[in-house]
Amino acid sequence: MKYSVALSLTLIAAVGLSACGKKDSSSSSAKSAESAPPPGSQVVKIGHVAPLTGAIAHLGKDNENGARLAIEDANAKGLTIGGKKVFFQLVSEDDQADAKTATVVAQKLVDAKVAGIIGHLNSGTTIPASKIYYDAGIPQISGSATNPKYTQQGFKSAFRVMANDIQQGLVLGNFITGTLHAKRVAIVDDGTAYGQGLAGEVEKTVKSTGATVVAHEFTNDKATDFKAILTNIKGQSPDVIFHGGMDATGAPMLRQMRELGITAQFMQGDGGCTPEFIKLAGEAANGYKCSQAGLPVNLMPSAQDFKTRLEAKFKPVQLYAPYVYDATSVLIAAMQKADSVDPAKYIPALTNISYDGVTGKIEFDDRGDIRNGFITLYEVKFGNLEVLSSQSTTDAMKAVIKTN
Ligand code: ABU
Repeated sequence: MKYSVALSLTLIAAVGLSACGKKDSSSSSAKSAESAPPPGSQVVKIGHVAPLTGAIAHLGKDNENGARLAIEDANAKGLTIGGKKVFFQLVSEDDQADAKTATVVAQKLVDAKVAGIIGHLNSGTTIPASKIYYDAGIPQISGSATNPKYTQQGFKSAFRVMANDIQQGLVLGNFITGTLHAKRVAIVDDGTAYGQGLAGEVEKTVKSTGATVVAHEFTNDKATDFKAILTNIKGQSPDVIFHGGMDATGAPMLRQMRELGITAQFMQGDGGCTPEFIKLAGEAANGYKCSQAGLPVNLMPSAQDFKTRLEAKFKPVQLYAPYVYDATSVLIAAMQKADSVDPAKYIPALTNISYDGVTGKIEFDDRGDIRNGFITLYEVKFGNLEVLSSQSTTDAMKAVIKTN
């Protein structure tokens, strides 16, 4: 398969667009007060799962903030579904980014009779948990898990509201060789479903353009010392090092690269494209490039208002809070459309929904993936993530088909 080196990237913003302002997680982390169900209302439980402890708890909390705000907004509307006033209750669980824990909390939420699930955050937890939700007939929408396998299992209960890693790997790989003109690329992956999967997609695209993958090193999502693998990579003189992993491991990896005198460019996908990365990497972050599996907040149809409201209540957006807000809101919209909170009745409505979310229009394809998602590339300049370009996934995939 030969991918086009020069994809027609739609440059929708190059200068002056910043994904994240200078203020960071130093602002208030005040929790929103949860109101009590109005008398006579039916309580509808919605489960949310993410790592709320551990190295990427900042991302789990970001996701949870999105879900919490969506629930508060829905409750403020005083919805009636199936002739009854409904009150949505968020039941949030910590899966610690661990596959075993994920299946335990998934079963716990099924037993608690939640009407739907938002999550999980990681692909490596979302995929094993999805079988439990499918068997229980409960719909699940992830606002962050990008591994394609999640929606390739044939589970009619599984949905995601952002682009996947086939699409992200294609755009990243073509950027590395087509825009950065890299001839020698080193790959590191963290052995997770996300990191390994995305690294594999990037490697495939890089090779298809004729560039050489000079090394593929493996680590894990708990590692802190990368000097041994980086020393091996240094000997191969790569132009670019791509890491399939999250911000918590990517930032120390970049710092250690620079300490070892490696001058290659460093790139990651969405899991490392956060303000937290910049905080952890410090000076080394400048010039770092990464992608996110959606539009930048500034270019989302109505995300600015969402961002202002969320940040007034919680913390600055890290990554997927807007997507999780949409995942929660579209689940509730499907209940309204079906006039039922019974998963068996509202899953068909969810499958066929067309919903204007804060991240864009939400419609699902036959597998449960978002139709017409976006991939956005960023570069850190003066301590901020700035947009380089944004591309529709439909255009990216069409370019591949054209060159076959
Ligand atoms: N999409 C990046 C982080 C979550 C995951 O897919 O594991």
